Amino acid sequence: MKITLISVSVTPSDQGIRTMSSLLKKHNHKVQLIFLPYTENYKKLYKKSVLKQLLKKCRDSKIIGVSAYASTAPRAEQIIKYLKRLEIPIVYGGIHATISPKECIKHCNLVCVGEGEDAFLELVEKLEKKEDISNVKNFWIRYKDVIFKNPPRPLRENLDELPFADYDIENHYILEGGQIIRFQQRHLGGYIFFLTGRGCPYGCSYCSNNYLNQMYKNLGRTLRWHSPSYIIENILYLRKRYSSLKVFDIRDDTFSLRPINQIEEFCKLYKEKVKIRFKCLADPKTVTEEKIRLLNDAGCTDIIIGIQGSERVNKEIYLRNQSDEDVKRAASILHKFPKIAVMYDVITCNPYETNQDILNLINLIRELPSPFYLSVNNLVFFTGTYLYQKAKTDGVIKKEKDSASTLNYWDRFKHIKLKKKNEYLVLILNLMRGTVTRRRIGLIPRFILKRLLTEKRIKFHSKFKLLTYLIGYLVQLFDLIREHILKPIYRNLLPVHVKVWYDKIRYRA
Ligand code: B12
Repeated sequence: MKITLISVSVTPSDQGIRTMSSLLKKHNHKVQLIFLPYTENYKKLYKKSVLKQLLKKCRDSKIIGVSAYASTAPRAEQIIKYLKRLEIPIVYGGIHATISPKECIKHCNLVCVGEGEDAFLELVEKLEKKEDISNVKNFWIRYKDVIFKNPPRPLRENLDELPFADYDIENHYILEGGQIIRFQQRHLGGYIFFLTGRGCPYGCSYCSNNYLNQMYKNLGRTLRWHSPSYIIENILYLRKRYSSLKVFDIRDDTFSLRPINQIEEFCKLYKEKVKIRFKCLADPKTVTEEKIRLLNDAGCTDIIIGIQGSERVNKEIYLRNQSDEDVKRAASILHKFPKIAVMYDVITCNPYETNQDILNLINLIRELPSPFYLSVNNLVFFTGTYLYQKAKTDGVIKKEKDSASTLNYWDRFKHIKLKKKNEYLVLILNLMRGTVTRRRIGLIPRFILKRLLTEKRIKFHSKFKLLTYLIGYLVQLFDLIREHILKPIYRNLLPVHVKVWYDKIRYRA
């Protein structure tokens, strides 16, 4: 059966549909993957000419699957609406469909809730045999006015039974410059987002894992790991196939959560066999010197650590059992490894935080040993998360717009204008984004930051907001110039060696 799977993500790396594709191929189905990334803007819809090309590509398929996040759902729904004229069954899947099937079923007759490999395979085979599909687990199926809401099936326990994600790019397509063309190695951009496991036991209140852990309660463990040997075999396969790969970007929610013996085995094999650098994510509580030393020796060059909020906000609002001491301890360990570039992630512009919370967070950042990179994200309430429900109940989200789900995390001033709380300190924290050295934190020199944070100033600016908004508008103007003028110049005009040099000073200062 010929199947088309479409991704509307910002980058063509979706491990989900790639793994589904491999499993379908293993069962002798013909799969075509089409990636339709728009890097700059999650919400941007496709031009008619793109839709027409897509329609042509899908014409001979027997079933079409579309995968989306909440942020890119409008694009997925635009595609679904356009492709309906083909009268081919279309399935809406991905994390957004999993969390919001009620919304998605309005756009599509078939919605996949949860992990798709086994579910989609069963659906495809039943359709092929013209069997009844109304009770296929994981699917919401609309038939005229009736919706069959089938529960999810138990989770696959052993992830190693899954085939490697489909990177046979010769048979894939990608949107570039308004044209859907054959996927080429250069579209990988020299890296691959790579998951070595699934699930996260923490379930912080802003994160989809919170929802998934509830949804899969009694259906198996959500946290599962591929074995080190499976990962290494997969990486070796990819590295051999794509000489342009310069780095593996391991995107597990927290790689450092793995038990030490697994990290040891992974690092040993990686060092011996792979020999190109890799990145990963960790959380302060599970960082230990032993783990970081192993990662460092194996070629890990970048670690992203989620600090998220102040201690109170983490514990009371984000349901994240993490203290400032945990962060400081992890930071002092990481500081011992100068070859690893550390990026700390924080979340702000949260209507539940007070000025004091933000100040505490800023002071924590000031104490961390530099150099590092600070990534400042503004809170988006994603549908289905615990925090979204709480904000709705508390009246913080009155209209959907208040959830900020139409904004990117780094749309700094747009978040400030929307949430209208603690504007002064949120703006300062947003300006702290960037490289942190002994002299500066992002855009702000440390000695100026100290002056901006006096009690008197904070009090004054909390009352008289004109200056904050004025600077906010200037920041927004600068962001616009950067997005629409500087970035295109960087992307299209700069020679590669200048880009490499620029990236080095930007990320490795
Ligand atoms: C890698 C990653 C990225 C990468 C690359 C994204 C990409 N193109 O693949 C980058 C860094 C670019 C990124 C960016 C963002 N991300 Co991100 N990202 C992830 C991450 C860590 C892994 C995604 C993944 O591969 N998962 C593994 C696969 C196996 O799971 P899956 O994708 O859900 O697929 C399964 C099912 O959903 C289903 N399925 C999927 N598609 C389909 C299609 C059909 C037809 C069917 C039947 C089934 C099906 O079957 C799959 C296999 O079981 C997840 C967290 C996570 N651990 O999943 C966050 C996550 C997806 N990201 C998230 C967010 C919010 C973002 C951003 C919006 C953040 C921002 N900066 O503003 C952007 C937007 C990007 C975009 N829309 O394209 C949220 C999404 C929340 C939501 N409700 O939508 C997540 C879930 C993080 C979280 N825990 O909250 N991200």
